[in-house]
Amino acid sequence: MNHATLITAYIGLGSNLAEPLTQLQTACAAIANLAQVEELACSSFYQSAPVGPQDQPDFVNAVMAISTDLAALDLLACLQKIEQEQGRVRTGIRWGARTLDLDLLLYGEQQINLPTLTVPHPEIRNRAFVLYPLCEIAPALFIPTLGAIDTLIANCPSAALKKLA
Ligand code: A4P
Ligand code: MG
Repeated sequence: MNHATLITAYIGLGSNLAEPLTQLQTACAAIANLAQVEELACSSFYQSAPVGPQDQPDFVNAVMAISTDLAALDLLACLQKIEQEQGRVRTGIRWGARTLDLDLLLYGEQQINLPTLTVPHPEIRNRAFVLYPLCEIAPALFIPTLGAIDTLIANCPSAALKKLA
């Protein structure tokens, strides 16, 4: 790794199909094994009711912190490859069921607005299943354009998020 250009990035993991807990564990290991990526932390796993269409199973979510010298778009490509490897089928249904969803939540303090990549992830502030695990591993985090994580949490009810053992 090129230590001069190391960035701390946060990745949101979610699954609600085909043994979500195992999907997340496999994905964490796959991310940690990427060349040019070092795992810094992984949150607990949290179960919650689906946001969006209700006729789908509960989700399990987690957030991972990594250190990387991959460019943001290259990191996104690696994450999408892992989604594919774990059987992700894009149905076109917005917020529908999936074996694995990997969102690039934050990439250092950068703001990115490209057709294929928006960072910070636009839904962070609305999603308890992102904010609570993120706060668990980065309690002092300040998110560009959104503010301090503890303030965001104070404005986002935990929505019956259940921390799994
Ligand atoms: N894209 C743009 N910015 C990003 C980013 N920061 N990270 C683009 C990742 N991808 C980003 O993604 C569509 C396109 O978004 C990608 O090709 C990429 O270029 P996708 O994963 O194919 O689409 P999606 O995930 O179905 O859509 P979306 O809107 O990202 O869905 P979400 O936001 O991921 O929501 N309820 C609970 N409780 N827990 C969940 O995890 N997840 C969803 C999915 C719905 N309800 C949920 C949960
Ligand atoms: Mg997604």
